[in-house]
Amino acid sequence: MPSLDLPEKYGLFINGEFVEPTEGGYFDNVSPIDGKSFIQAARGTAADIDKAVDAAHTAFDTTWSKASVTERSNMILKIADIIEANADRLSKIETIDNGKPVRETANADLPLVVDHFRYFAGVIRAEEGTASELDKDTLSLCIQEPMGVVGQIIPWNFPLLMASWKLAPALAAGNCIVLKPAEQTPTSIMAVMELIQDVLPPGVLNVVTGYGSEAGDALAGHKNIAKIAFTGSTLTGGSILQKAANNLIPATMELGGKSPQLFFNSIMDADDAFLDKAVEGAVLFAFNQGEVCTCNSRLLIQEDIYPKFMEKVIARTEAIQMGDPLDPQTMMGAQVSLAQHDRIMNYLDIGRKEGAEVLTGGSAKDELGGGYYVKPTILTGTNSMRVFQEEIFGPVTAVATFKTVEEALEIANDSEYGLGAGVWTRDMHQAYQVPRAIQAGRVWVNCYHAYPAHAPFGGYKKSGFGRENHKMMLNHYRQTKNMLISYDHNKL
Ligand code: TXE
Repeated sequence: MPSLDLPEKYGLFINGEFVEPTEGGYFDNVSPIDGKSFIQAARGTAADIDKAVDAAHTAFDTTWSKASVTERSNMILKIADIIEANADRLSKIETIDNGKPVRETANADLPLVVDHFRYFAGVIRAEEGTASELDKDTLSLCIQEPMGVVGQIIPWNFPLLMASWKLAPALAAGNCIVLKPAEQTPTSIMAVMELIQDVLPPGVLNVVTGYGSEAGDALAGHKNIAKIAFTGSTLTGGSILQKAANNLIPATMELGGKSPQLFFNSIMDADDAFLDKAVEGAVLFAFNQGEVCTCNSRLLIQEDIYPKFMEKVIARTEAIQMGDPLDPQTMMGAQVSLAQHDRIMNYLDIGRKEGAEVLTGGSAKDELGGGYYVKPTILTGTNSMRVFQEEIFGPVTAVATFKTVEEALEIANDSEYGLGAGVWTRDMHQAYQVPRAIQAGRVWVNCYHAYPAHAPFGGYKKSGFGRENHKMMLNHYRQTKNMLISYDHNKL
């Protein structure tokens, strides 16, 4: 492992400083690259969540609610600048923490993190409220005010990017925050906090690492937060939502998916760059080791192009360079944890027992020595199989064929999830009509896996509700104050 100037352990970040956990002690943070612990993380518990929420309230009352939009924006820009200046080191820490290739953390994760902070710093400068004249003596003013102190719980698949998706809009909207990172990847966000610790007033942003059942549970159920935002599994999202309901606070949920990608026969009309792009799009199921909520985990291919198209997809999949994620040439690294590795292997067994055929991959890659590596795997079968219906969250996709547009849509929408989808076609009519008929919050057309800050992202059905990114996200972190003003001294 390269030396990245990390301490032996990170405490919790509460009220502007690193502090010892109250009672939970520390736990090993294991790198999935070799299965060895590389740093200790603080095991925050309910007592630490209480402290963090208290610090956030004090900060909100004394400093953050008084900061002007320009001051908030400038501080958020400063966070972006510091992260950008340290992106090389942070991308390596992210790789060691999560197992994903440094080629991605350096070229995708970190630049996107920076851009999300800059985007939200920018949009708030251009925000305006509304004023309307109800009659000649009465004015209605609508002003957006922050919620106050919000809780945020994030997963391990894009530790820094998921943090930025939540932190940037919440700070921009004027809230104070308690963030709980995933226990599998607690380090990279703490390395960021160490760098930006002096940018925000103490208590505005607090980070409590620890387990979901301890720190996460305490944050989700805390009586003194005004909103909870969550990204993670549909199961955990349900339990967090029940707590939010008990506290009568709003929640936004970004949950699991089983995203279909539809390949229409017109993609094979010419042997050109567009066809190559479609093949690359299909192989993106292995992007980020498949640990993406919008993983294109179902490939639906028009029957008449299936043999030729799949031949190309399999050949491209087998050319993916797997290995040490710290090697800049590596395209696919390690799964985040042993538990996730084993979960994927279990799904491969389930698929085989259900009668799914393995077209390529289908096993672990043990020869990489101690880490949690799974070969990119393509299965074929029918949409009723569990491997077509359940989120595997690994480099595994399941392939089926269709004859008509109607059949393609029937299969695509036969899922409890509705997060992402892809449509590949040269036919402009299909390129509009098919995405409109797909039940998903994001449909990529002739592209896939792009996550710009200024396009809204979120789920239909059991994939959640609320949106992330885009300026509309600010409304998830604030409430409308209406001032109804009379300028008539006589009429009530
Ligand atoms: O997720 P959890 P896990 C899916 C994916 C994966 C499966 C299990 O299919 O295989 O979930 O992963 C915190 N109260 N996704 O178990 O439990 C936890 O500490 C409050 C999809 O890791 O959802 C972590 O910070 N918080 C997903 C976060 O929730 C709790 C990304 C996510 O953990 C908690 C991750 C509780 N009771 C997994 N229990 C996506 N949509 O991108 C856990 N947590």
